[in-house]
Amino acid sequence: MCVSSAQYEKVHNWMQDQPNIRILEMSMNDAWFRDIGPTFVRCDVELRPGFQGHRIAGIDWQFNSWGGLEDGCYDDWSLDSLVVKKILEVERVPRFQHEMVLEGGSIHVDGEGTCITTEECLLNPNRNPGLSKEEIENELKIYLGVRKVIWLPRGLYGDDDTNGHVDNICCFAKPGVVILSWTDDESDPQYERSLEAFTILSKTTDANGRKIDVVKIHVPGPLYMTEEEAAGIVNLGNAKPRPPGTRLAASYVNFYIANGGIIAPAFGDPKWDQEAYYILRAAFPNHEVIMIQGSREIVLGGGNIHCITQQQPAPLSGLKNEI
Ligand code: KQY
Repeated sequence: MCVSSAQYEKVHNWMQDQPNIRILEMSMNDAWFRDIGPTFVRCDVELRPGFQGHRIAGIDWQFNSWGGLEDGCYDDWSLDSLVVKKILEVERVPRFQHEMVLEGGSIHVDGEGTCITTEECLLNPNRNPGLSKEEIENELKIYLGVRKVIWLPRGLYGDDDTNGHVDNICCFAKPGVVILSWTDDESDPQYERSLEAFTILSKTTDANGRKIDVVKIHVPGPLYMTEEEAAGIVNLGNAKPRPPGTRLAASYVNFYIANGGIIAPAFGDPKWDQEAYYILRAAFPNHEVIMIQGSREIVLGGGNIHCITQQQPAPLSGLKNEI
């Protein structure tokens, strides 16, 4: 867990009886480690003759605060841009630097050659105006090792900070199964976005030629920022304004998959929180599902649990990450 110097002592004390959690002081502009942390990749190799293993590396994409000075969220991301280097140096994992602007929340992979992303984000001129869709897709294929990229036109309604990151609209439960943010309310602007994604996902096949099974998970609310919440936001510099009444980009698919556990957002919406819990339990029968009510606090900043986390593959059992 990375914490600022101001929070270090408090968090260190809280976590004293948690032997599996290491606390690392980290300078950062904000907390969105999905987007500013390394995208870890893994390559299966024969480490020594007859000895199968894998190597890991971290991709260091360019980060421009979700759209650069004119169109992004914040006007200073100088500390966020250094996070990948720091984590990979601490972990002694090789760093693959990339020139393309990309955030980890804008891609999802199934681990078997398929990537899902959105055109709203990756083709937005505020990211890589000089690259065509085909060129971006090629970079994803080369760096992520995927063979097929599924392009959804748009992300979640109201996810304006990120320009429609895929991690709020859908995610893989396992290869061949995608959980999709849904609404039954045809008058909700979310409806046409969900339907559009559903149509594409159900018609396409993944990298291995499998049809995709789409599991719908209803969005909460709709939820809006209250006067009190808007008043509580400290706007440093030229951060995007957050007026009261703003529709929150709230979605249950923005969860973190840990070893044996799913840490998922809950929003104080009894009906949909509970349904989400049952859907996630069915989708991940070997994981314990924990729903976090306090996640409303995170969604006020434009993301959720998936956005503030980043999974890191362990080096092969007992062996060092030989390179
Ligand atoms: O969706 C994410 N991966 C991050 C959300 C960042 C929002 C910044 N205000």
